[in-house]
Amino acid sequence: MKSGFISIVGRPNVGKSTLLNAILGEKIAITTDKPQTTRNSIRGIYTNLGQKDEDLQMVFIDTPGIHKPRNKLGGFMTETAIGTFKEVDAIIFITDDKLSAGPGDKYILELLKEVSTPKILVINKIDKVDPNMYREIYEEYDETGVFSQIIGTSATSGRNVEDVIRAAAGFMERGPMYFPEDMVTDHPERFIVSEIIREKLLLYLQDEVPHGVAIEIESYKETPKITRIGAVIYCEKKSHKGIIIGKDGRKLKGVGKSAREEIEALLGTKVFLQTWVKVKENWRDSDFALSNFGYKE
Ligand SMILES: Nc1nc2c(ncn2[C@@H]2O[C@H](COP(=O)(O)OP(=O)(O)OP(=O)(O)O)[C@@H](O)[C@H]2O)c(=O)[nH]1
Ligand SMILES: [Mg+2]
Repeated sequence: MKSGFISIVGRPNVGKSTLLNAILGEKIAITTDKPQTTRNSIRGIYTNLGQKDEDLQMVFIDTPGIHKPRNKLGGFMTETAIGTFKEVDAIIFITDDKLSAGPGDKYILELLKEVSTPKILVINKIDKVDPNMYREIYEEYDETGVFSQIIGTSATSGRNVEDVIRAAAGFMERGPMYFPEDMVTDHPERFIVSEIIREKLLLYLQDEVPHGVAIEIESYKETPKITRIGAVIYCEKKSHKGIIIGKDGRKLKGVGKSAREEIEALLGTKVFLQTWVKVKENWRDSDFALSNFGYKE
């Protein structure tokens, strides 16, 4: 069989996690309209056995958006993404704008030039980009000579996602089956649960508040009828705690309900989700807190 690892990299908010989910046909990674949603590398396993082509297993690694860090968490996120460059068999670099539009993509491109790993460019959000603009984006990147293929996609609609899968498969070499056939991710359910809670907080909150949030799953008890989950929501300021809880606790209730519904669908059981909000000042610059929350090697 053929197998290997492919990392998905790019600026924040370009659609990396949406593309991962589209490739897998299942939601593994959380996605929001806010930049810096993803904080860890998220592995999604694509397995295709017994077809007319050779058996195939590809492990796609969704990574945090590469940006100029303003705190230790941001540093961890950017290092996590860049750290995958040399460890994979191919890199998918996603963008949604021209190379000349700003420093973000240029910076990543320079880093990509330093590694010999094959690179595929995905120009995402083609549902929003007009054809002239698309051509300009295409030409600017084509001229760099860095990419072996350029594909335009709409990760939200699934358009051309098959082409990305095929392009990545072209770089796979003879290798072992790393994971069982039916496994879509190797992250524990607890992790996915904490991510779902964080996604709802990102969706319900504005400005800096959701970026300073971290989730700790304190208890996780499965019984035949119900899974009981206790989660602590950490935020950076006392004032943020009030915002998260909301008037008469309404905001937190809304977050809890929508997280619970999605967790129930994921686990296929009834869920009792309890949440607490605690303040941990400036945790995003504390090595101890970062390692506690899983944001450290
Ligand atoms: N119109 C349109 N929107 C898209 C497309 N792909 C992703 N989006 C939207 O773009 C936003 C960001 O998507 P994500 O997948 O979270 O982006 P990301 O690159 O993983 O972002 P970070 O994790 O913050 O680095 C979300 O609101 C998505 O719905 C697309 O093809 N078309
Ligand atoms: Mg993401």
